[in-house]
Amino acid sequence: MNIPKVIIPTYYENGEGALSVIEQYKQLPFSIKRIYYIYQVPEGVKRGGHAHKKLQQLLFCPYGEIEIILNDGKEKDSVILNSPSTGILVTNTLWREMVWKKENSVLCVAASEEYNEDDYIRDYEGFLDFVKAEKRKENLL
Ligand code: T46
Repeated sequence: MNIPKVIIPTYYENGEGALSVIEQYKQLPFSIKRIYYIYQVPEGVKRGGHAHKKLQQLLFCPYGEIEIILNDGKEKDSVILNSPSTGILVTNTLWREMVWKKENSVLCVAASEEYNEDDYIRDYEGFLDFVKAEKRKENLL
């Protein structure tokens, strides 16, 4: 599965730390309507277990290590996020799970839409039906 990586430009100051920047039209194919971050998650905990009807997101882990497991209804793949300067784009029709590999890891998310519980697909069989329906629509275009 092709999981699109996003390089986040990072400026290293001599002995004074680093600064990373995300600008919506340079690094992202969508405009950012919401930012959220997930933290204080104990090591080994798995979150997620859903897909979205519309939402596009950039995920990155500026501190710690988090495994992102993605499933498009046919294939499953995973990627480790552990850098402030690399993120991934997660499109709507991907079933996602996030596993905290290290205590104190922080997952940051820039999202294309405001929060809307109706956009979530939380039932796996419903997700497979949604993917099939989307494919059918694409073939009709
Ligand atoms: C996703 C992955 C990567 C809100 O009220 N507003 C928000 O913007 C969000 C994201 C969540 N919430 C509430 C809804 C739940 O009561 O926060 C609670 C925890 O949300 P959830 O169980 O959906 O969290 P995760 O970690 O399973 O999933 C989250 C995002 O919800 C989801 O869109 O792609 O992170």
